[in-house]
Amino acid sequence: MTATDFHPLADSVQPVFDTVRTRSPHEPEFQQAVHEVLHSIGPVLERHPEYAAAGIAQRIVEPERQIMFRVPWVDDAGTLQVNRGYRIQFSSVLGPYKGGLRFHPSVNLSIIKFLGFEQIFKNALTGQGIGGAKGGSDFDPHGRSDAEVMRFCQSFMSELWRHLGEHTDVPAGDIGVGGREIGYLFGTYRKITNRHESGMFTGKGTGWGGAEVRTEATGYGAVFFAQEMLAVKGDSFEGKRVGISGSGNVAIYAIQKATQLGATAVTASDSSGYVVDDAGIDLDLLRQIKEVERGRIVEYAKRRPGARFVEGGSVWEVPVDIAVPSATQNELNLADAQALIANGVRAVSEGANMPCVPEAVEAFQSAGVLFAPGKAANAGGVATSALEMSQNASRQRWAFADSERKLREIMGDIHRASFDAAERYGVPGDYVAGANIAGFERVAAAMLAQGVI
Ligand code: NDP
Ligand code: 2IT
Repeated sequence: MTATDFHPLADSVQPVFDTVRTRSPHEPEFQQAVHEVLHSIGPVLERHPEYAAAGIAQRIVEPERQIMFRVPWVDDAGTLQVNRGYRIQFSSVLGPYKGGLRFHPSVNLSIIKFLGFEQIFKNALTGQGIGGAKGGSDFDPHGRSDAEVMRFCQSFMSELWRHLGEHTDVPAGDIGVGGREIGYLFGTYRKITNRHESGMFTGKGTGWGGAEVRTEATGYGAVFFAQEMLAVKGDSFEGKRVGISGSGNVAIYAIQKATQLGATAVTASDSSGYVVDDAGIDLDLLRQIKEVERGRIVEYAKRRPGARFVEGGSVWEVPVDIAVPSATQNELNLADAQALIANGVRAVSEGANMPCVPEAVEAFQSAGVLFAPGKAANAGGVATSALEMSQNASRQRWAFADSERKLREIMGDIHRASFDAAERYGVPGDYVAGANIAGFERVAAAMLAQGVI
């Protein structure tokens, strides 16, 4: 999308958006995320002149702190590599900065700022005491040896450690950052600080302070949110065909939970293409290829009779009842949305952050498709991170079933808060507006109470 595609906003928020565009002209993803939130909260500012008077919107679009740093490391061939590291500490009004780290070659300031901005409202929606942040690097872990990934993580953390801490900033994983990377990052922090500070990172191994269900939480949560939306319409996952994009952490556990709820998950993808398996994705095989071998999705079709691989192309051309986009931002465009609608899709739950372009979201909503925005639907991951922080602080360890029950309850609460806010503001069923408003209300009230700071 280009900057000129942004439709006009209410008078209460247009000047805020104009300033963002002037100040950050080369940050399209950040502008996109800000535009969507400002569009939803215009009516809130009109109803709450005290928020407008305190400049809540003007302040919330500007990060509290932005950190960018050099990450030099030496690859296995002995060649020097230099990457760029980021941590955007967006808002700490509700708690310590909290949000993942992304390692992907596409990472830049715009992407990390959009993710950090989304994280403020997502984290507010969880009802837990966590602020919003995001970080990462343009490092590409694909094809790198474990030793290279370790050296990169050590170099990255040799700068980032000074900005972190259990009461300051608590990272976790995101694209390209899973259990392996978190182990190396945590180990480096422990060595430099001489502190085994469990609460300074989440998504840790369950043997050394990690919470049960954190690995599964985002994918499970996105399915639980869709289950809540369907329940309002008297519907369920039972017997449905589910389309999922990606084949990483979020996708794998969305497939698992959808299957456990009686649906057939028929697709998975990566940046090379997608697979269709009408019999239902074989999760053991997918995990073997993706989690153990770190291979490509084409391998799945080679080893699974009845499955086929489509190189390139869009996974959304496959007919499904429920879609859970779980790869990356802006992966589902207007033509994809139209194809899904033509094939009778009933619900879309964003497992990824901002995977649907604004025109696709509008198309789903005008066609009456239940649509859950990422900041609500994928909040189960960070919510379970907050549960990990609680367990670390109290030196407790909850059982898997208890943690899953708590996650289920939190997703129900987020659904209710989003649903109710949409009703209160006269846009029933609009979960985008509802989630933005419910998250913003909590952040704005805290900012007002804490003064101009
Ligand atoms: P992973 O790295 O585990 O998996 C990412 C998957 O998406 C891979 O299959 C990858 O394919 C694919 N993908 C990534 N970038 C692109 C791209 N540019 N084009 C096509 N495919 C791509 O990441 P996660 O599963 O953790 O994250 C997926 C999404 O969910 C992200 O949007 C993330 O921000 C969001 N999210 C994650 C949470 C978590 O707890 N992990 C919490 C909340 C949201 P390939 O290997 O070919 O790149
Ligand atoms: O986008 C996200 O919410 C995450 N990547 C998880 C953040 C976290 O701190 O668990």
